[in-house]
Amino acid sequence: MSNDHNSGQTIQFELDGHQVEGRAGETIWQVAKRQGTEIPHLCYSPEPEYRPDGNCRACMVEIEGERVLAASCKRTPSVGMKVKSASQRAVAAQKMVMELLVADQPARETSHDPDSKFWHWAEKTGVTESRFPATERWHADTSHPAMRVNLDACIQCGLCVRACREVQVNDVIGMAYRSHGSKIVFDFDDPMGESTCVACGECVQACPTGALMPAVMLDDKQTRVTWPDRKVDSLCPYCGVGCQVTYEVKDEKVIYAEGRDGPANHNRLCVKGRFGFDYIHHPNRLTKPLVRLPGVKKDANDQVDPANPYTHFREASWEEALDLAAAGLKKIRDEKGAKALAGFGSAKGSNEEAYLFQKLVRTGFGSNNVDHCTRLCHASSVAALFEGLSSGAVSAPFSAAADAEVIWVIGANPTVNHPVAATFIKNAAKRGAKLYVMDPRRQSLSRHATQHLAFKPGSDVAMLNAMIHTIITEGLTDEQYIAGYTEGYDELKAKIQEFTPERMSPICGIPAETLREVARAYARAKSSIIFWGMGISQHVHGTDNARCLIALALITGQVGRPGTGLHPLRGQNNVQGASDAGLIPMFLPDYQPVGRDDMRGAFEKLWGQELDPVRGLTVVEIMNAIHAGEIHGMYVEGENPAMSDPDLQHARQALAKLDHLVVQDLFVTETAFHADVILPASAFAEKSGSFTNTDRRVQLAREVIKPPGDARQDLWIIQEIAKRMGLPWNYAGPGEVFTEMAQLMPSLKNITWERLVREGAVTYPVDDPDKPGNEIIFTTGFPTESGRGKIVPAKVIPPDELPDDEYPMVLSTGRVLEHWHTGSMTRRAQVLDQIEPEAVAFMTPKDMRKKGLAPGDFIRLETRRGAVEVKVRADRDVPENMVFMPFCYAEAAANLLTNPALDPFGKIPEFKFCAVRAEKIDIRTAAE
Ligand SMILES: Nc1nc2c(c(=O)[nH]1)N[C@H]1C(S)=C(S)[C@@H](COP(=O)(O)OP(=O)(O)OC[C@H]3O[C@@H](n4cnc5c(=O)[nH]c(N)nc54)[C@H](O)[C@@H]3O)O[C@H]1N2
Ligand SMILES: Nc1nc2c(c(=O)[nH]1)N[C@H]1C(S)=C(S)[C@@H](COP(=O)(O)OP(=O)(O)OC[C@H]3O[C@@H](n4cnc5c(=O)[nH]c(N)nc54)[C@H](O)[C@@H]3O)O[C@H]1N2
Ligand SMILES: [Mo]
Repeated sequence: MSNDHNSGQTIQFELDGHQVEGRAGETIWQVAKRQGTEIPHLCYSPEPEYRPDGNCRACMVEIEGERVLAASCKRTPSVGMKVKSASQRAVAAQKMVMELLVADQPARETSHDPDSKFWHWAEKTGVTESRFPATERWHADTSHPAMRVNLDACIQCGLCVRACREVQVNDVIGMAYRSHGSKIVFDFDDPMGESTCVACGECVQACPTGALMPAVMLDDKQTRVTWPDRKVDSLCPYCGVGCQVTYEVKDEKVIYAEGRDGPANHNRLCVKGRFGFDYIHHPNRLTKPLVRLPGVKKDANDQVDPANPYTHFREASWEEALDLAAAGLKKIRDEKGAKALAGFGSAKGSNEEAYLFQKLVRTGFGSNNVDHCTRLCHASSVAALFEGLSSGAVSAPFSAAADAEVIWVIGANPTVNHPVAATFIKNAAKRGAKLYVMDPRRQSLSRHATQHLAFKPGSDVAMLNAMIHTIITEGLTDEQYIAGYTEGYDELKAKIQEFTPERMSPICGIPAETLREVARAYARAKSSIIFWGMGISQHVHGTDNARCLIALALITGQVGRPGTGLHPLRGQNNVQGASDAGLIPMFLPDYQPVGRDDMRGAFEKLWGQELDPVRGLTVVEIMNAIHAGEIHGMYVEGENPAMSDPDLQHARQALAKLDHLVVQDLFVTETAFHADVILPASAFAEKSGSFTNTDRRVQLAREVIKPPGDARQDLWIIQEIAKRMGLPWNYAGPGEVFTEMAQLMPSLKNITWERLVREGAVTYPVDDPDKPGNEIIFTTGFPTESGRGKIVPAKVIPPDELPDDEYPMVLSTGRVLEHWHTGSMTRRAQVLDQIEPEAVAFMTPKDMRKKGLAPGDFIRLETRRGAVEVKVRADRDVPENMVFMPFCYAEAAANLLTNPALDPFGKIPEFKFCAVRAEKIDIRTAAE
């Protein structure tokens, strides 16, 4: 292991009679631990390392010549110091601390966690009983669906306070009251379940006594009754952060998830990662293949009944289901041609699954009609990044925020969507980095920001161009960087002239002087980094938005160094990997264009057949092609377009129109409901494979439990379909697939399956089989032909559908913390669904007053494409004249309303803007 402690000075001192060496910054406790002596400790957490507080006094040591004992967790040694960790005085003090604390604890047998760190140390110090009387008992706080608070076990060590305020920076837990009444509180001493707690569970993970516990482990008497049979290291199935997780399994069920010290998360998790894993055990989980009942027509308006999802289907054997699935696809291919078929692969699946899926479409179906949710996600960002930098990946990991002087978060809401990444951004802001959040809607990160720019939705180019204008006219560019590493600057300089801050200010709604100030801060800082998300990409001018961000970084040289960079926060846990693996209609794996004969050749050779040199259709184009009678059959694996596509009525009609639809999922989703054959697949925890996070980090996920009933591994199912389409496949497992991928994908150079198994995580690109990967790229130019980054100017284009008299408000769609996309997983996760159980839309209180709406009233939202009825919630973060709606609720599907107009380059729909009318309705209407 590399050793980064040996910079700086070392200190010689004596510990328990031995000469030892302390490294710079190390405490006595840490040196002792390194020497093999673990000093008792309760309020100190070495792993994960929290700021030592020295309040519990369990780690007292004697220092020669000093009258009072010292807390070893906090005290750093000085040269020649003589420390005794096990002297009579030290041990007496340590024991006294334990005894005083044991007095107030519930007895071990009935304690909330007899296995806690507290009882571990009580046992080790030999103090499990106390001579002191116990004080009053506290009542259990059972108000939270996921966690229990039992203050009778609290020793006020403050680890939970540090967890909440310093590590996750959620600022919910505090210490309140004095002396005897002193205790930890949530907000203003609210019950946990009614506080602003976001349920990341960091406090539970940190608590040394069991005062904070996961609810699942306790019985009604608050006594621990559940212990795991085994623990398995894997990853979180949700977002692109790629947190490493240890799953606890009992009776072949996952009962708990704990953060591991992964390179992305350093033990941290969010509510979904920690408490959202149980969708895999939901009673509606598919356990048998299903085939459509004869005579049951497909109807776009037909809705799956969550209580009884199997109405249109009957169970079938795997043989029958696979034969039917493949025969239907084959028939269409043979009768109507290769291009009459299409496939959607999954960004929730592994790299190996994604690779096999696109290979199946390209070699078995015979066209490039393969795409996945990246098209609805960062397609425009990737289009701009490829055009400018010939690479679609991030230039630096999100942890680079730690080295940044200025951080921009634009069109992203990371505390909700990348919560663990957000903690590192908040840590950076606390450290003193200047944080600018730019979003029409305010968000909880705004509280930590130097400034929040609540500009008008859809006006990013105007705002960013004004900033580029400022940087150029005020001479804040990095001329040397421009000369050495970029091209197209002169054109930008000429074209930007018209975009003065004064002219752009009325368009974006931000004062000209503010635009200037923010631009100056970005350009002048030693290191500036930009994080962006769907607010940038999901517009008809999404590619232009991203072009502006790239131009900003290039003209200021804010890329390729520590603390700088361009980081489009990737959404799905494997959207980076699925894109890399070729689930894209214009690219073979590793973004090798299908039309490039020189590149296609290698694939044709290894795959043993000729490939189509013409790009395929994208997600929304495929839906249109079904309507146009060009596509007749589809295979959808791990996507739910009947909820996630724009203009759902249109998309559902398309799915219903298909002659043959095969869906491979965990549930009868809204998409599966239109299928001819449904194949029950493996959930994340039920398979092994590699997954690539937003940082370009390839990580290994391990099978935790077996799929339920007759459900099978995705990798196996894809292969069985392939075999039946005539492909001679026989991969033994993900390792063999990965090895083939590595032959065709330069990005995987020096990463082998064996290395992944050994190291767990490797970031690409990697220069050497024995070296770690490169976290920061573009350090000396770009992988373009000229080696330079291309600057592409952007014009101001309005959103496709502007509000008018008929539809006077703006509808913006997105996410909530507890739910995942189309809700298929999280609405079947008990804790998550309990926290956010029903469909809601958000409006500012001012607009609600204007419409005579009280919180909880129902509104009818109507656009040119459809209408939904939904409960309204007051939210001051939402700007005036906007309705914000998450798209996870089947009973009020936001995408019935959204506009399918596409960005011409990325082909991404404008999910973030359309015109809507909102009217109050009688609650009975909604209930009918
Ligand atoms: N809880 C949860 N987490 C998720 C997901 C989930 O479904 N649920 N999905 C994952 C996926 S796949 C993705 S892609 C990511 C997405 O993560 P984000 O990119 O954070 O996604 P959104 O919340 O859709 O949109 C981000 C922000 O864009 C803002 N916005 C709206 N219009 C504009 C505009 O015109 N300009 C600018 N600059 N901003 C605007 C919105 O107000 C919103 O705060 O999240 C991932 N994480
Ligand atoms: N209005 C609006 N619409 C949007 C967006 C928006 O911001 N606003 N955002 C867009 C974005 S960024 C994205 S990424 C898309 C996401 O769109 P989708 O990818 O369609 O959404 P998910 O709900 O993640 O769908 C994943 C499906 O895979 C299944 N699944 C999960 N794990 C596995 C597995 O291991 N194997 C198999 N076979 N199936 C599995 C789940 O049950 C679920 O049905 O939505 C887009 N749609
Ligand atoms: Mo996404």
